[in-house]
Amino acid sequence: MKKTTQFRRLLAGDELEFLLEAHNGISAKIGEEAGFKGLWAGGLCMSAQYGVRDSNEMSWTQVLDMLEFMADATSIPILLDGDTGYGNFNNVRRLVRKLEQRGIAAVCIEDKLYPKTNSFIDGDKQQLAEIDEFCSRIKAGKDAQADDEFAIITRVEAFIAGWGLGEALRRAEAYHEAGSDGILIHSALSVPTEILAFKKEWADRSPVVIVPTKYYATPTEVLREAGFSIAIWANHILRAAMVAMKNTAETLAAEQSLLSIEDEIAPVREIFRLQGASELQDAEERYLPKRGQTTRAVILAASRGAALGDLTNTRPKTMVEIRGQPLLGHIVAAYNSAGIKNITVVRGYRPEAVDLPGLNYVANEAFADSGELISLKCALDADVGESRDECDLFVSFGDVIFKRYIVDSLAEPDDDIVIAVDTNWSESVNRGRAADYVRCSEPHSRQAFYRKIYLAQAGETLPEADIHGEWMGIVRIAAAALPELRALVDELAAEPANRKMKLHHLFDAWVRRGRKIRVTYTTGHWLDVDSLDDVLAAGSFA
Ligand code: SPV
Ligand code: MG
Repeated sequence: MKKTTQFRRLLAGDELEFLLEAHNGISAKIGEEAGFKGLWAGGLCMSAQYGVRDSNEMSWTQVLDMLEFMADATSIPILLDGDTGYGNFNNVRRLVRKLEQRGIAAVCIEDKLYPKTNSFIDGDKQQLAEIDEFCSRIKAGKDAQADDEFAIITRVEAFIAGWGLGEALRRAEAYHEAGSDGILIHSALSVPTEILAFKKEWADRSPVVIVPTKYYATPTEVLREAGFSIAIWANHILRAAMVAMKNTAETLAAEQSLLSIEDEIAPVREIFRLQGASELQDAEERYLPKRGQTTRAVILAASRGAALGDLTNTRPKTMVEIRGQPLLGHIVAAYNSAGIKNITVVRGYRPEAVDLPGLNYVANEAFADSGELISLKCALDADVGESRDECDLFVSFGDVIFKRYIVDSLAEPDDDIVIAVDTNWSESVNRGRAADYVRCSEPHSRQAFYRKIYLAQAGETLPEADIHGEWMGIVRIAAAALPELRALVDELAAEPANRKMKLHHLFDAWVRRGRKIRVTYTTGHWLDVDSLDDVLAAGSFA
């Protein structure tokens, strides 16, 4: 139902209805959620929330801007306290047109002169408008409205200015004749005598609206029985908020701690809810291209790395510092610079020492007598979310650092599984260290640059003649291949003989089952930290 129609029904109904003051988007929303059928955008509270006086210090376009937020935030009608209409008949015409454009259901104008001031400040000194001139504002406003159901309420300030019932009635009658849709009769007394006397004489010539701020002790039943149409609670949300704000501010100033207030205030998620944050999340799903978090990384960092001796007494190898930063920090930085920030680290030895912020952590409790396969399984199993297989996955080790371009080079090919292979493998052989050697569909060569190379075999003990390179310890598995990876890992891990299985054994098994594993050849720009010498070398690498 149109907001103007909703308001008309409140105004014309037989029941006493209530409007709640609101002064910005969030208070309007809170009012609607509390069950109010309409809102009063009061001049006093709107100007107060800007920190200025209720004397037209807030410009009328600033009023409009705030109203737009309030109307957008709610589905119930708003009656604007339009003060005097901000000028003469011409200003009222323009105001009415602008209010309709912004979805405001009704306006109330009072028979004073611009600039007005609040009725409760020296009311009897306030000058009332000439009746004829005020009627011209009403007529012009009514002529300007495009929607027949837009309502103009006219506020009689005769009692406020010290006049009697006769003057109030004379004015109300003239405004009614001029086309007003209802009378707001205002009073600054602490008892309802003036408004009750007015209502008795006015009877039902048109709906009568009241603002019981000063005669608040009057039982609502009295107002209902007198036949008023609408009662406005005109400033109570702001006044309540002021007490809460003051208490919280004073407590924080005194205690310099959030502890004693946290449970007393709205949780941040309640702000998000009122702002409709979840609607935006849904909309993002519908409208935004699916990118951003399309890639994740798992870093296997469970083992101690005993070969580094005392360096790993209190922390695992991945936390050994290279140039003032743990190895893990260098790895995370490489992933981050390639745009990957969703990173899971599998911890094992001294897990408490692996504590870089912003990472997800998973435990391999059996790290002491298990290998890379089991650590990978721990990471895969920990990921139980519905969207777990929607992102491509990088897997690498907590002791292997690499340059960002290695990550990029693995992301490029359109194959589902891609590993980085260093063609400079003879160095490792010469140093007599164990390495993850691979044989591929063809060795590295200039011609091979343009061809797709695939993994044929992997192992530490390949005959030298078969070796085409060394796996750098980093692999990308496309989202589409993750279910297959999970199944294979589960199957292999179920076999007790495979507890110490390494990832290159997994690749070997996968290839033997017919899976194509793409190889990108590169030379250098990575480092496997296995020994104290490696730690030194890493210093110059990083
Ligand atoms: C307002 O809320 O701004 C009003 C009502 O106009 S009163 O403050 O009582 O004048
Ligand atoms: Mg006002």
